[in-house]
Amino acid sequence: MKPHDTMPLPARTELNDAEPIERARAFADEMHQRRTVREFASTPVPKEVIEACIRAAGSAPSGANQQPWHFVAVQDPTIKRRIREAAEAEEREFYQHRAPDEWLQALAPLGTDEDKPFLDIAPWLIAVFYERTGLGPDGERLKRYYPHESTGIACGLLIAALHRAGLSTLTHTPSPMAFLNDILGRPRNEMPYLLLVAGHPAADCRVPAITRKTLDEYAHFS
Ligand code: IYR
Repeated sequence: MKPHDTMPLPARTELNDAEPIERARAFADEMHQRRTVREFASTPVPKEVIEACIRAAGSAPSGANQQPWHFVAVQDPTIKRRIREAAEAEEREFYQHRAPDEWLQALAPLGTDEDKPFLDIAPWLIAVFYERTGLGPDGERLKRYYPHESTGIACGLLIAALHRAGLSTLTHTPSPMAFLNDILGRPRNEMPYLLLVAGHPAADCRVPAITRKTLDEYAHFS
């Protein structure tokens, strides 16, 4: 393939001397206010908000610019119910049979179980798929490069965008998630990556009193 044409770097916000540190710290502080929640309010969230957050996700860098992701945002109560029923069936298997003891012990402090009422209650479920392979114009399979990494980065941006829009999220990964292809009519070359629950937290929402590692525990500068 021949190289892309090039263009000047699109205009970006010019920052003065103090602004980079101020903005970087403000963003870090804002992100540290994010908490995963498991208790949602049914308060509606306009589609436009979700659309804009997904658009932010679509700005992620990706292997060979293949943008190997697809997002299905669900607010239809009937579809949410079907997703809940299928997810709970998988989760029952997981908690009662499939999960090794070590995994169950790691989850015990979080108090999770197979009941997933938030899949009905939260106004939006965003199913994220990555393309395992691409499909060419004649139905031929095309190789995808770094699809997990690319889609993971897009999900990070999505979670950040939803948080900035004042919404709470839960990164939910019932396993296996192939039922999402069936319910949402996505082709088999797309693999479910994540089911992101989004909405406002319940008025009496509580979260585990966990702490985050400090910067010097997870980063070094040399
Ligand atoms: N998918 C299950 C189990 C689960 C696994 C991990 I790793 C978590 O951080 C939380 C839950 C569930 O959603 O309950």
